[in-house]
Amino acid sequence: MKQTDSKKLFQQALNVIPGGVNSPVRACRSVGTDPVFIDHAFGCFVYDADGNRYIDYVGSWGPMILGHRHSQVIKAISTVLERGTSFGAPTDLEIELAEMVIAAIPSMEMIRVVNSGTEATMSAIRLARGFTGRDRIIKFDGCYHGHADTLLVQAGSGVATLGIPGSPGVPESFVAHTLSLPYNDIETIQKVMDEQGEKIACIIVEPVAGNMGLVAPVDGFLNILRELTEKTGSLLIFDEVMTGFRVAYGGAQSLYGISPDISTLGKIIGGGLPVGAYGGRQDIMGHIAPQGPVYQAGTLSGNPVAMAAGIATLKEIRQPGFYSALDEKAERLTAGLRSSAEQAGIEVTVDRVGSMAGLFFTGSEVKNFEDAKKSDLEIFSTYYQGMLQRGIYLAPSQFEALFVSSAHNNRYIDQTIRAAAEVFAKIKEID
Ligand code: HOZ
Repeated sequence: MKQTDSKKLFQQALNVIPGGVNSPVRACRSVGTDPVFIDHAFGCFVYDADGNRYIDYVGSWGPMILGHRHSQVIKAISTVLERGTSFGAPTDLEIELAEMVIAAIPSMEMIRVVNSGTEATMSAIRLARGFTGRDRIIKFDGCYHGHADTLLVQAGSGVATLGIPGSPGVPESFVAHTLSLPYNDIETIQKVMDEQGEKIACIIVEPVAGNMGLVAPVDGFLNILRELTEKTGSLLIFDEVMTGFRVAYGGAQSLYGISPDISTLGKIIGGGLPVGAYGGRQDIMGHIAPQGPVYQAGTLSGNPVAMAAGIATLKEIRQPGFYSALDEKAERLTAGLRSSAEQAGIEVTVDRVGSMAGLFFTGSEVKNFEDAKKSDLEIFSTYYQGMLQRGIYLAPSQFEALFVSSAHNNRYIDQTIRAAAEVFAKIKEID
């Protein structure tokens, strides 16, 4: 692989952007490389500034379920550009997207659109507190719900990648009401809710955790959260920023048959443009301003370009057979990775839910953040670099998920598996 322009661009970026990037994980520090700068993308490929092509499993961290520059999405964006880019006033497109989301996810009886997943979760927490009149919230170690102050406790994603428990700049008092518990630990949540349930405004959870690598919920975990919140009058928030329209058209809640009080969305509903949303029961959403007193606003919220991209994406992915075909591809990939590692004698734990997957360098089960942290991070770096050199673009962190799009085909999936087999063999050699 050539490395010329990316290196130069990164040096230039370091002078004007902290760490040279606009989101920390992209700096690739934990995998011991500098980032490649992307020039353009198409289908399942990204092309860097040095002229290299990579098979892309980052997919802009989840939104690109149709691959890059899907013709219908580009057409919708181009058409709406003729109308303008932002009015700061309501449009028909906002209703269309809201109706599509509500039809797909029945627990979301009303939704409010914002500009990012962080805004969505931050607003959902405020709403839960405003609705219940309680301050305390529960989250889970290794789950990441964006970078709002209250939620930066034992968080996954970039926070886990950088190995920091919280963040300077977040006053103690801002997180004093946040309790972080082990993911998938039914006994602990039961005990805490028995003791404090009546003081808890909400439990927020990634129904499939995608920010500590991929960690699926164990049987009964999501059910117990539903039961306990119902019993104590607190609200259950499913953070489906990653899983919404990804693991199924109706999100993880349709897959596991749980109806949360509030859900948050992002990524796919923006079709690659900056969009987030939160929504839930009518009586809860009625507390949002101007219908109710809980304040939340945004100049660019619901802007027509992002709405058009989201609508066009949802129209494509709601076609019959879309998810079964996508899941088949993801299964081919994960089965291939698993068996190549086995053949090379490398211990891995590979998990998949729909088209999201994760690979940990540990032979033991990964059910929570503590388990995820047992993955050998040095081997992960070697794996990441080896894959990149072979034209495979993965998230540069053990604590992120891998995404397959409908633009990936068997030929490129098999190429990925062959690359992994080579890298696993090299890892074994070094071992
Ligand atoms: N932290 C997000 C992924 N879980 C976004 C990372 C990025 O965009 O760099």
